[in-house]
Amino acid sequence: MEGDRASSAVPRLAVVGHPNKGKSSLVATLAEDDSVSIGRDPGTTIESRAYPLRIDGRPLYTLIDTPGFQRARRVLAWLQERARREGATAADRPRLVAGFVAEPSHAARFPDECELLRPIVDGAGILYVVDGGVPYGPEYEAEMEILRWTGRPSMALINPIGKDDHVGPWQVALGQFFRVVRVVDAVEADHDTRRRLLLAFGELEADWRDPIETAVAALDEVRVAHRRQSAREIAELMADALSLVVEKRLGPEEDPSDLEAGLEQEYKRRLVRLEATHRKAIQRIHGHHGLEARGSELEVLESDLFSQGTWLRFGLRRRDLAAAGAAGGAATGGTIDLALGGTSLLLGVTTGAMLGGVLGWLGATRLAGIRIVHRPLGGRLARFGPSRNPGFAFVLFGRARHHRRLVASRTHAVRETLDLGETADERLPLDTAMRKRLEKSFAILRTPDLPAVVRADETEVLVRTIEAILDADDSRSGKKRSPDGAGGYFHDGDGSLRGSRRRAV
Ligand SMILES: Nc1nc2c(ncn2[C@@H]2O[C@H](COP(=O)(O)OP(=O)(O)OP(=O)(O)O)[C@@H](O)[C@H]2O)c(=O)[nH]1
Ligand SMILES: [Mg+2]
Repeated sequence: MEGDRASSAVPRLAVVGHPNKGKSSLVATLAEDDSVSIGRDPGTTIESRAYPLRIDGRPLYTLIDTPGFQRARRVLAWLQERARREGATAADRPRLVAGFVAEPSHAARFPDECELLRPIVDGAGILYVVDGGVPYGPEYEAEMEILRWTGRPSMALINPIGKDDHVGPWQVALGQFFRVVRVVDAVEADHDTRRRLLLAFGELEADWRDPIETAVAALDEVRVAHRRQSAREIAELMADALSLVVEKRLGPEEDPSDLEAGLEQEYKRRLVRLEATHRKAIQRIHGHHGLEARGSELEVLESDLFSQGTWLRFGLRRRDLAAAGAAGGAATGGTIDLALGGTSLLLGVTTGAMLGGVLGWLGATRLAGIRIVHRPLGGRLARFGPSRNPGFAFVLFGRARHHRRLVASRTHAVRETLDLGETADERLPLDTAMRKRLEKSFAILRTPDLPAVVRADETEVLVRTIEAILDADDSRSGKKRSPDGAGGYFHDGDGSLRGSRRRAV
């Protein structure tokens, strides 16, 4: 059947190695699956498990997570003894390994080796993972030899976990056992690095090239689609936040100023909720389903949007604040040329005195005020919002942009909480044309009682502006990681992509 043929062509790769070398991390990164168990201590993975990467329900390739080798020397001794007794040649070795896995007593004696070798015996390719941060040693040779005996296409990945650099000796040793040797950070690998790694897999076996090239093309498309969906999410957040109002009916004798504090509080609560919902959506788009449930990032995300500290940490750099303050201070009559939002636009001069003023300006300036609305059928409403503070829109946008960038570039092997503050100093530039386009859309979207059709049209305009900004963000972060275009985390054994294929011994 056509379908069966197609699925049997899906490349399967078993990720194997010593315990605690980042095997599961690599599986999580390449299968883009945050459900893979990763642990600080050795022995986290005790069973082999397949993680297919699916796009639109179609599996493109499958990574198989496996437990680490525990008794490799004994297993090799068993194989060598069996080979000696049978007078076996190299051509018999794959059959001997299959015989080892099938031997009934071995499930209890060598549970880890049986688990990890079974998928290979069943036809998976081999990704052998080592830690390039610790020295090479002969204890790895038995496991590499066993893998060689399987006769399956193989590749070694040096994952630098430890602090020291022992990559050189590892390359020499691994090159004698594996056809291809690469250095890849299992946790940090960016899109381009993963892409090149996949293409290298495709070269391991003739049947894999086409499906892998299809997979890489599909992953590229998904990346663009995710960016588009994220741009829409951010645009909708902006439209919702900029049009946000909270209202309360005023009694005939009631003084509106008595209601103001309560309305403002409710307004802020609603904004915080809007942002939290938006962030969950962005995380979902990128398949980081477990992110919010783990650890304390929710507290970070829900921290007060309006505190000066938060603005500094998440949205704005000091220099931007100073620049904005200068602009804000100078502005009269509503011509505030703001350039804010995790974005640096005005190249202002920062001085301590200026900064103080700026913080005051940003922190103390009202987000919105209360207005009394007379209803056509009588009665009065106290209305808080929409915010006309131009800085607010850019702060909110900058926070969303910063969060999206971190989520989009995060691999599925990262288990730490999402720390938006850690990289708050990072510069996310915004050119003047883009800033003006944003300002225009923001101004329209904050117009009170905006007709729905105008709002929908302007949101579409905003989606396109934001998509262009996110596109630039992604190409900038790609360049930063690999300034030489070769990929900072991706080295070939001998320094060139084409020359990296090594002959199996
Ligand atoms: N800094 C850093 N840490 C890593 C990297 N790869 C793995 N780790 C960490 O190393 C530990 C082990 O990672 P795992 O992916 O669970 O390793 P494993 O080989 O699957 O381990 P077992 O299943 O126990 O055999 C975890 O704490 C990871 O976060 C890496 O590239 N860089
Ligand atoms: Mg594991």
